[in-house]
Amino acid sequence: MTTPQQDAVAPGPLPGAAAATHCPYCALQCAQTLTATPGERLPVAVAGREFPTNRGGLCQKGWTSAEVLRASDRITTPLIRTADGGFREAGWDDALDLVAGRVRDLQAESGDDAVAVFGGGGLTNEKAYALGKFARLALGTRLIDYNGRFCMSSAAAASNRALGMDRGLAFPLADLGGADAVLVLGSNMGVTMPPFVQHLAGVRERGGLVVLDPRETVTAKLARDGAGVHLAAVPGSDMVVLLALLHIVLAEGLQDDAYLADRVEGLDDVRRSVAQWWPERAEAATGVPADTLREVARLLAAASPSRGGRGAYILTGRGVEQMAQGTDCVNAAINLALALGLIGREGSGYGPVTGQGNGQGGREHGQKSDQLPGYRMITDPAARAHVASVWGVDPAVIPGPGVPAVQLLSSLGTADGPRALLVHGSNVVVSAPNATAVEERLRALDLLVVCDLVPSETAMLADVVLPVTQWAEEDGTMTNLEGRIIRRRAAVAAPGEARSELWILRELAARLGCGALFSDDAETMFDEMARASAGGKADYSGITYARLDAGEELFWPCPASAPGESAHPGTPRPFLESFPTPSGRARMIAVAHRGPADDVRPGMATYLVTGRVLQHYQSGAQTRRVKELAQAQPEAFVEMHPLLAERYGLTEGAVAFLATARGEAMARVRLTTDIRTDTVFMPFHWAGAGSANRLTNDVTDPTSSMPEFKVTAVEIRAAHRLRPASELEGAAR
Ligand SMILES: Nc1nc2c(c(=O)[nH]1)N[C@H]1C(S)=C(S)[C@@H](COP(=O)(O)OP(=O)(O)OC[C@H]3O[C@@H](n4cnc5c(=O)[nH]c(N)nc54)[C@H](O)[C@@H]3O)O[C@H]1N2
Ligand SMILES: Nc1nc2c(c(=O)[nH]1)N[C@H]1C(S)=C(S)[C@@H](COP(=O)(O)OP(=O)(O)OC[C@H]3O[C@@H](n4cnc5c(=O)[nH]c(N)nc54)[C@H](O)[C@@H]3O)O[C@H]1N2
Ligand code: SF4
Ligand SMILES: [Mo]
Repeated sequence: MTTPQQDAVAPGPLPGAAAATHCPYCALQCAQTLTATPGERLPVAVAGREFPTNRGGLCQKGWTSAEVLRASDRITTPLIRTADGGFREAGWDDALDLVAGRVRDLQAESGDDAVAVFGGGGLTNEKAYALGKFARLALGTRLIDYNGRFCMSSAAAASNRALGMDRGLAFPLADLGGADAVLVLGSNMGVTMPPFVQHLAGVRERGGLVVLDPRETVTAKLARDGAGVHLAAVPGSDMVVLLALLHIVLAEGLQDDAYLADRVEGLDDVRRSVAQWWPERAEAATGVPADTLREVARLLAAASPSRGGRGAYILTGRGVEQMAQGTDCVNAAINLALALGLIGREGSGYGPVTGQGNGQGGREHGQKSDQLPGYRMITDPAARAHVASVWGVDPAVIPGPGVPAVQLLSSLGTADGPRALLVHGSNVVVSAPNATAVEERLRALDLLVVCDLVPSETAMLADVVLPVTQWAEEDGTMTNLEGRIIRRRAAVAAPGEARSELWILRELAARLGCGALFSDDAETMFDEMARASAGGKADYSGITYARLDAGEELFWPCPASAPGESAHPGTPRPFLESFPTPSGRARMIAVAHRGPADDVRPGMATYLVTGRVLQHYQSGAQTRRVKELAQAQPEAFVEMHPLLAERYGLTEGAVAFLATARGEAMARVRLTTDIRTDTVFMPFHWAGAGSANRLTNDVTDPTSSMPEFKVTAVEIRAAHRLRPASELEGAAR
């Protein structure tokens, strides 16, 4: 076994050199150039780099990303919990021996599923692949899932059902520029991906941007100011909006009959399912005027190439997906797109706007409880046989499917549940729904191991914390929202004893008896992953670091070519010829409106919706540590309309007390007229008293297991005493 001292994980500072890489945060993966100071690890200068997605631009998080490299509380050595509840610094051998020993003991007592793994959509493809393989082979557990379940699972399930494949956007982002109409459903990309907005300039000019959101967000304002439309429907009523739009399209004969006959199945059932949603009835359920619904349906139809338009796109975001009916809602959006003949046609399309940096690749290579690499199903005997052959094992040793994230978290430390959890790239005590219950489950474990860069709130609960490298300190690949595979490149050495996750997984595997199945070299793991993905839906087998480093623009599927043939060019626009379904046609799926699980009722008379602000990323573990970002958004807040605030006796800056069936929270009031008068909005970036997820509902979608983050019934009161800001910040520092 190698000792850490012999193992340099990242190249040292590259004197005078600059690394061409991409932002650590969201799925837009804006291109950055990082320049290290010769001879020093820090500081690192960040500049935007020309790339088809960001065109040189970065948002405030991207510009300030290098601050996290020098976070004052960066973890630089393994930490082991002490008897008095604190941590002691430990050497790697100490920490890894402890973890492997405890894992073996717990599995000997309670079986292989005594140990579970929780991954993240921010991990590189190589790490996500290694983690799935590690769970199945080194731990032999079926229990692995990841935070992408909170993020992309509804859109993924809907795309798989309807289109036979989940490729995020099935077109390069720049294609949006030529469209006559873009319908944005529950995405606030003006805030969550600012450089994305450039691609909406053309459609805004043509008055074709339509945004569905209960708040008049930055994105909704782009629509309104561009003579487009903002639909501020009742939270959770989006499905009705979509059913009504399709009702109007079919009632007015605006559909693309030739395309439907040629490329789509299931229209008859869907036609029946939308019959009852005539516009006036939809108006009563959604608050969107019937005439506005007609206007939007006609605007979309006019943009369809079948009616001579330049093209139209429908995009979904978490606002319509993070619902207990999120999958059906996305299918309703896809049904509309299919009726208008938009999918699989150049210049038009449907796509979910992927969230995390590697939200796309993270869901393709085996972190999901039911998947093997290449987007293969773990229950499929042929898939198991192929992956087992690449791994050099008997297919019988690969465990069966596990359980999705919410179910996994709620089973931790219960009588039949796992006794240990390994967390890689998620801060679940802040970001999971019904977070107070999640924290209780984590505390009930015999062993919690967290790999992180910083002492996140979840890491602070761990028995063992293992320090990992971060983006600027490592090599690998990410797959962005377009299904484009890009290179992450190291610019600086890691601090102290921080190690790449690939190294940690290999070292743990070695202690569990199978170190030879793992490598800490990113390219080696990529090549193996590419082979494991060969023949799968997400086929990466034709992609190599050499091709990426030569600047080729590669989108999956990109299968390996036969010897002597030229290399496969990749697939920027799948579906142009046919859909990867048994019939080659797309499927319209009849769906019905059920509404949110939580009813707004007397005593809980207001909708709580949750989401994001520009300056903070997710649980805030990284961005709360960047001074400029923390100063701009220092504490938890709740946004509400002055009329609603008046009803509760609240004023700007007051502290509101919020309660739902799950728990309580407090947040400072921000008044705005940009929100419905029956709705309040809370971002989920803070821990402690201001944590939105103490309030959210952990009910899940029956198909995707996505939790209903977006709509909860809430009770609001003025807090009796003004709480100090520090309590609302709740940062574990
Ligand atoms: N600044 C920042 N950017 C990010 C992230 C971040 O944490 N911070 N995270 C990244 C990730 S992982 C993701 S998934 C994406 C998410 O990106 P988005 O989907 O754009 O983000 P959200 O703010 O979660 O939700 C979008 C909108 O949904 C609205 N909404 C709430 N309830 C409803 C409803 O019932 N119906 C409708 N139609 N809309 C509703 C909210 O008002 C909000 O404006 O952002 C990525 N980019
Ligand atoms: N109420 C509400 N809750 C939500 C949402 C919402 O809209 N509303 N959105 C949901 C969505 S879409 C998402 S994606 C989740 C995200 O929420 P989380 O899963 O908590 O995501 P992050 O905050 O990005 O946490 C990532 C953690 O991993 C660390 N990290 C970064 N890179 C690496 C790495 O390479 N290896 C390791 N081991 N660690 C790393 C970071 O420091 C951080 O502590 O939140 C969900 N929660
Ligand atoms: S939009 Fe996303 S990828 Fe681009 S700079 Fe901002 S956080 Fe980074
Ligand atoms: Mo996400």
